[in-house]
Amino acid sequence: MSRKKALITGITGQDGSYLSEYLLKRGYEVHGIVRRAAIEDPANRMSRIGHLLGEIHIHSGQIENYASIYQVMTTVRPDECYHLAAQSFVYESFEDAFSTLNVNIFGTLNTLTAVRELAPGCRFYFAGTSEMFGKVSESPQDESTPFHPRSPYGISKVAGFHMAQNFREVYGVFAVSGILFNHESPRRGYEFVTRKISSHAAKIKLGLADELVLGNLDARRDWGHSREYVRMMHAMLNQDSPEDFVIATGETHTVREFCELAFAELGLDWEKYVRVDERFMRPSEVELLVGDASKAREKLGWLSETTFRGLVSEMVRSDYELLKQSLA
Ligand code: NDP
Ligand code: GDR
Repeated sequence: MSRKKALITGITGQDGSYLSEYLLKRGYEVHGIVRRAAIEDPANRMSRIGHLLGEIHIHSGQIENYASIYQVMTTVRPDECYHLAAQSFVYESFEDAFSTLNVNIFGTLNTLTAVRELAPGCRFYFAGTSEMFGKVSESPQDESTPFHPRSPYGISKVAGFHMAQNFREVYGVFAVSGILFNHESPRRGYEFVTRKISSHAAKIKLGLADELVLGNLDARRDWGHSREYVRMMHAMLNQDSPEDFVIATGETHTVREFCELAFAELGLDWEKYVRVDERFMRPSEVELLVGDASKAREKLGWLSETTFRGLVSEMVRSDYELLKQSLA
């Protein structure tokens, strides 16, 4: 029997890298769309998938350009398409709303359209997010909680969610949205708060920095591990019928708590090093997120295994070792 083919947009990102590993282990032929600039600078811009380059197929492409997606979809004709590519940094979406909306909305429309026109039967995963709930009207949030996005990023994802739903209803595409709450790992981008904290704690411990400047310490998030969350993307595409699912741990913690544990992991008192600056505050904040993933537990067998403490520890230890090696 021929291998199933998966096409991943955003394969160079945190989730794309873990998802590739997972699908390869399950016997998939894995294809990824990568920007030209990344192909030209693999050491830096393809570092998360560097160890997989002999096993996966890379296609140069720009998701905001339909001709480019058309070309890749025609070549690959996948069985499953995981659309993960996005401008994913909420803070940046306030700085450059135009690019965020352009990449995230048209990237999704282009990919969905290419699936519909060129790969009928291909199942489509949309990377939805808890940021769609934004100013939450209830806690915990589940699949029936109304959306109230608080940023251009959140707005772009609500649009993508509705597009996926519309292609499902109108054209019969097997399109699902995972509504994933924050998930982190040692592969998280450095600008996101968890990695910013873990990398700075390690730098401070090694004498390479003397402070960490943050924004809102009171924001609460439901933080899980990326390696576990990507398995649910695959599970969603392998259900009998297309349905959307919330994936979350069900626990919420403040940014302050993350700091406390991260610095303590290296024997440091966070209060001596962390400073708050308005610069890192957002024009409108999502104050509290906590998910109810009961539906995924029942139908997909979802189980969050990594504890909050375990996640913080893994990220800090990893950054500490990485920096120590780079100094050696
Ligand atoms: P990352 O920011 O780590 O990865 C984003 C990926 O999108 C990268 O591969 C990036 O490529 C690619 N990309 C960005 N812009 C373009 C573009 N114009 N053309 C082609 N590719 C582009 O995100 P994550 O892996 O953390 O998240 C994956 C998806 O899941 C995103 O859509 C995100 O919004 C969503 N999400 C993430 C959550 C999380 O907590 N991590 C929670 C819920 C949803 P390059 O490397 O070249 O920049
Ligand atoms: P988020 O992640 O916006 O939830 O989006 P991020 O780590 O950027 O922020 C989490 C919370 O921390 C507060 N915060 C800071 N954030 C950053 N980045 N830098 C700081 O210095 C800082 N200080 C405090 C923020 O205000 C916020 O409340 C992530 C992304 O991966 C999205 O793509 C994804 O959809 C959601 O998670 C779920």
